[in-house]
Amino acid sequence: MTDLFAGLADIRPSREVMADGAVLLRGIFAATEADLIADLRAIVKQAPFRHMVTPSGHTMSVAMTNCGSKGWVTDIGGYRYDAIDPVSGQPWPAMPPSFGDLAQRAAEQGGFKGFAPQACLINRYVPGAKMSLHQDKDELDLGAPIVSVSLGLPATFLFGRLSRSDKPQKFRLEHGDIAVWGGPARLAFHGVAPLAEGEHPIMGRQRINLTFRKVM
Ligand code: MD6
Ligand code: FE
Repeated sequence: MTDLFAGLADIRPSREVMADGAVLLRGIFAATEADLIADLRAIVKQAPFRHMVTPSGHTMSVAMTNCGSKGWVTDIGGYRYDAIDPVSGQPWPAMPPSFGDLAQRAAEQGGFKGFAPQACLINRYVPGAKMSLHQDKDELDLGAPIVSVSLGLPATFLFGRLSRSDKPQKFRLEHGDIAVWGGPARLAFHGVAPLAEGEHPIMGRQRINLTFRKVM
């Protein structure tokens, strides 16, 4: 470990309940951080971030890529999981152990044992980018949770319960924070407020979010 990572060892593990079925974990990430960031850089070289288009024709402000045996894609034809990266025509990069192990460990702390995700959607936000309120419902197995790891600049996560019209609660997500989402919260509406300007000491002027899903 380099000095760059020294500060993170000071974050004590904590667990905050966001709602029934949803927890926010802090401080469980430090030991795997250097490997995870190195693996992330290799994935992005092989499958670069790109701005996908929604079925309604809107280009997303968040840039995306994937790793794992399936990747989440959207285009004018709809949302789906696909084994092939439509940009390269090749399979998505494999999910590295530094990713899969962290996701499984986090899921277990969130109360979901044996989480084995096939897909990791990687979102990149630059200042101003946002994610509108949505439900994650393109997965066949809604019994499995979603594990979401935040890296880089802090964001305001909006958590909107089970109906789009319920006023969302706000949670600050910082570098290394992990949200675990399942059970009664699995179909809650959620989103990310426009990212504020900033420069993160390790990740630079961006936020990266890894969301792990069991697809099938
Ligand atoms: C993000 N996250 O944090 C977007 N979905 O950048 C999500 O859309 C999300 O964080 C399901 C569960 C957790 C999440
Ligand atoms: Fe989502």
